[in-house]
Amino acid sequence: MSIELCATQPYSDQKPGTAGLRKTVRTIAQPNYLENFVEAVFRNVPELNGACLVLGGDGRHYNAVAIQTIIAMAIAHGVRHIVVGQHGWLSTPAASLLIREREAAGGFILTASHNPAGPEGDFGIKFNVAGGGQAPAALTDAIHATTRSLDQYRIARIPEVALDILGERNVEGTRIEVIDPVDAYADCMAQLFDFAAIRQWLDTHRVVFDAMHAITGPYARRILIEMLGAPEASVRNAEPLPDFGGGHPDPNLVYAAELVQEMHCPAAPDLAAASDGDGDRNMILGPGCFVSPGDSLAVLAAHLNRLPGYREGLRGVARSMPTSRAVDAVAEALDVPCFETPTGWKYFCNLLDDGRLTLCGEESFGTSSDHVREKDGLWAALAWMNVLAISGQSLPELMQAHWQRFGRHRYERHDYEGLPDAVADAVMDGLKAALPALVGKHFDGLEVTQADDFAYVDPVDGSRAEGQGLRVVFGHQARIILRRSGTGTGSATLRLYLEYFEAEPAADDAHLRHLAKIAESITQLCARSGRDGPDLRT
Ligand code: VG1
Ligand code: CO
Repeated sequence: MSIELCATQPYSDQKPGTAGLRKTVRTIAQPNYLENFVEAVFRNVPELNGACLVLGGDGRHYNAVAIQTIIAMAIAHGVRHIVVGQHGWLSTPAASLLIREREAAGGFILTASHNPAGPEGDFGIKFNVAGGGQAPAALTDAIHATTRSLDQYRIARIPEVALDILGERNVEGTRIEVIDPVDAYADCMAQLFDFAAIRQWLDTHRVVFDAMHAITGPYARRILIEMLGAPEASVRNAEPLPDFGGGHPDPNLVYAAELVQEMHCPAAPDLAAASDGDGDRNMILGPGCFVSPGDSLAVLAAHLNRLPGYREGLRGVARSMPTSRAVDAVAEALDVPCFETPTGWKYFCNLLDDGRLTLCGEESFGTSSDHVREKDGLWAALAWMNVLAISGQSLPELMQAHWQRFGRHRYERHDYEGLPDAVADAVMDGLKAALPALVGKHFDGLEVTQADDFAYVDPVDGSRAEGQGLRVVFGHQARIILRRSGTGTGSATLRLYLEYFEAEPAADDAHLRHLAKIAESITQLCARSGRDGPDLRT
């Protein structure tokens, strides 16, 4: 067999962030950059030798190049069976599902999520472990350590593997199976949801799903149009493009502004949803109504046990620390455990594997259940369709009823992007130093009950994560949180999260506006960064 040991130089910047290694295409395309990272994964996951590996990505620029490299390296590292999506495509949740179903020892998911794509855009590589979950911090730390001293990698010299044709071939003793990227995922969705009820609901209701020229197009087309009978026009921007059509496939009020605007017109559809680059995020909209991700999680928690895949009820729910506490209120009413974890889906995985969770979510437009170990955009859209189909209510009616019962957690996230590292550090350090003196202080009638740097001890394996965000808590009433993003590829981004609880839902967001002012006086974010306000408000 033509396996080569290639000499290489280590790179010092291969530390995975919130969700894998994310870099500009220019960085990734440097000589041996990708090879080094992949080699480090194989060295730290010896179980891959003789086992099955899942492989696919969001179809962005460089996806096709990277897949060929990984196939050749997998063969050299003794992988017995490679399951790869046709055209090199797999959405993040579909990849997680396949790792589970095929009992693979792991999988590579090539994506930089919603970050812009193309030669001048970003690329990313994520390794998920057996069971489909994101690599835990201990593993990503070990991988990073290996990359710092690497001087050789192993690769098979093989001709390019054709990925457009479905089927199996044998290359140097490794079975390469090119699969339809949608099949297994679509089957799973049909098991979890009441497709007959959704089909019937779609006879008299209209949905729009915007795939934003990213990976969910083929998934949404198959499920919504072919399986559920929605009209062709229901799925927009359905063709995955290497540059995502030049857009920014981040489903939020800013980057999906057209869809948001349409929902305020008299002829608005009954439900609109959008997903991101790799298909794990979701935005849910109703006529004249945006469902904040924290509310979406809470509503699904309240209704999930009425859907076929969840009839046994919820074992527990979880949210990332900055995510609104709307779901906590539902968990309390249902008497199910509610966990608070650091930002990043990897922190849910142990709880899911241990059978403690059915549903989890993040404020960053991420929701999913125990069917996979990733967030799942299309799953969330289908869950909402199913809930609406059986509730007989419109989306705005459902929201009103929810807030009446549980109260309303107003929520906003403010992103300050493109900050020099030193400025971001100064803001974080300044607030951190001020935290101890804040407890007991009053700000316009709100009393600080807790102010700390969030640390988390995993209840399953006892591992500890520190420095996960600075939080100022005003009892059940409000929270202000500040943390630094771990997914950027250049300068620093700070995220300010605001949450205000209204036991009696108010007519406008005046409480939140007021909280934003308090947040500035406490964090000095604008003052210290020299900005007038955030770059992005979602
Ligand atoms: C962001 C979100 C986080 C999410 C992560 C990956 O991380 O805040 O909730 O898990 O992106 O999502 P950060 O560190 O930039 O705040 V995705 O859709 O990029 O895989
Ligand atoms: Co994503």
